[in-house]
Amino acid sequence: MTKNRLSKEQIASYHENGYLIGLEPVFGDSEMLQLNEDLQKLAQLLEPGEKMSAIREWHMSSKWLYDVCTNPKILDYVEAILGPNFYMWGSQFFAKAPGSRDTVAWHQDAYYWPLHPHNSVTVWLAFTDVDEENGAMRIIPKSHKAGLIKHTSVTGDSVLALELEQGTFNEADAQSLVLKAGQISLHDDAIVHGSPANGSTRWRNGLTIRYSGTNVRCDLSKAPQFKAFLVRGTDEYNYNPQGMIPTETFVRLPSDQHIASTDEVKQ
Ligand SMILES: O=C(O)CCC(=O)C(=O)O
Repeated sequence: MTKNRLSKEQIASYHENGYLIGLEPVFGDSEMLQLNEDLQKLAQLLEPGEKMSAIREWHMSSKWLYDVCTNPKILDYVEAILGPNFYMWGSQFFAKAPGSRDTVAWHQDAYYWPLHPHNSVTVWLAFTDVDEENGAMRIIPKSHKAGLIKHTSVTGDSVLALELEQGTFNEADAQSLVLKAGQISLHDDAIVHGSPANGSTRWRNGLTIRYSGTNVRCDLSKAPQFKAFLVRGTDEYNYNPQGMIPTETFVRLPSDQHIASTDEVKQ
């Protein structure tokens, strides 16, 4: 049952700044211990050489992950932003081992996605505590208001393929999204964000989950595997193919079935 979990001020702050943190945890400490144990069962299904970021759209094959992505508390937060009718379509882990040099280059999600209009929210669910030392996500407040900025091919150790050109935004404005395990942040699909390497001796791990209003249509010529899972309300538009809720608990998705846009090159 829908519960209004965001105050008017929090909703206004999300729209003004393009992101929100400081929310009541979705999962408590003991639930996070269990979730991290369960995640290992999925991670065991990775092929040698695959990183955690290859656990992508496995909500289409793993009921365990589907249930995390459709947790009612998370959906309540998303509903406060997107309104009553929306679907879930994407999920991916972004993990960095202690000392990992992996970064996520500065980017805007909507630049990658063949989705129109722009009416999508990402939930970033912390599986570990995340802070400035272990490579928490950084965002540029209000940058979603400037529209989409040109991206170019990435040069460094980023797990993504594209990055914003230097000088297109002011990195000095960046805010770190510090979270305890079990907390979430929310961000707009046009916010400029990225994350640095993990300079600590601790793991850093989070699950991104993508939600869009039912008025958002995917260009299937660019993302043929796209599937929408209606998670709240009704779909008055029927623009997108519907996903089938998985029945098996821990099953991997074949890597050619995740929802890569053909604009993406690097996984
Ligand atoms: O976890 C990260 O560092 C990046 C995640 C990200 O780019 C996203 O959630 O869109």
